Amino acid sequence: MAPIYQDFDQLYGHLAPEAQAAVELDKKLPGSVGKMHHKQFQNIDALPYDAGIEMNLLSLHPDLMTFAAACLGVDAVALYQSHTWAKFTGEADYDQAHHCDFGNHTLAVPSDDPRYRAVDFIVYISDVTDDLGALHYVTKEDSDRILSPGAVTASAAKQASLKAVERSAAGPQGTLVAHSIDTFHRGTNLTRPEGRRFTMTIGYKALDNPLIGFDNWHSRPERPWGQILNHASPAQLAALGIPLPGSAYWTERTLTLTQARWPDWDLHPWRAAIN
Ligand SMILES: O=C(O)CCC(=O)C(=O)O
Ligand SMILES: [Fe+2]
Repeated sequence: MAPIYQDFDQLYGHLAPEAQAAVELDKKLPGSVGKMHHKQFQNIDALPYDAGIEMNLLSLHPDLMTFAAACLGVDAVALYQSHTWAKFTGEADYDQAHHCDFGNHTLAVPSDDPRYRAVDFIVYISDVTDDLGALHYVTKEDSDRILSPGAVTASAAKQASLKAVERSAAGPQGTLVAHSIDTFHRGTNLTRPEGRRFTMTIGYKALDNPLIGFDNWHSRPERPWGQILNHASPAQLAALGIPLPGSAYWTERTLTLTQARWPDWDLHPWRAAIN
């Protein structure tokens, strides 16, 4: 976590509001309690980051991939979301209503079959205590009882009942919060004077699941892809849609063109598998 925290500090530390503004929290915050507001969604970048290798490869950590695959009950997973988020006391009111994330992860609804759902991680790059905007969540048992079994939306009238049983996911730097696109949860406000909260959001789905998406890696070739391509394993790159060594995709022609496009990417494992 230490080098990643340093990278966050480098990328976002200077964006903290003036100390005085942060203390005068009360009424001037953009957004209003319990509502999504665009001011909540600042200081977010997507993979790959203008940062070190640790930060760039955290989203593709082999243990995250193994865990996500086990939750979904599949052999191979795709990384479909990876973004940073730096929140600062006083910059916005980060309080949200309870919601499930499927609303902007799919045009459909959460599947009955776990294989077609998703595993969404929030990694705490800084300590995230309750006064630093810890995520709050409701267990499936509780939301099924309060709403109806399998419900994924909650009316305004049900918010108080959900909040009454919500649990805090507060935790120290390095905490991993895992939820699904049908888990009720909400962001909460930062109230500690001059507080900062650094997190990364990382989403996995089955490699062959077309129902779900969020980030589009392919449309941003100008980003620092060398930080990923030149350091990740074939298994990690497979989660970004790059075929494994041995796939019929790899031919003399595709290898040559790929090497010309990304000269610093070591293609030996892919080349070895066609020889
Ligand atoms: O940042 C958080 O703790 C949660 C935010 C959230 O749930 C959202 O924006 O969908
Ligand atoms: Fe959410």
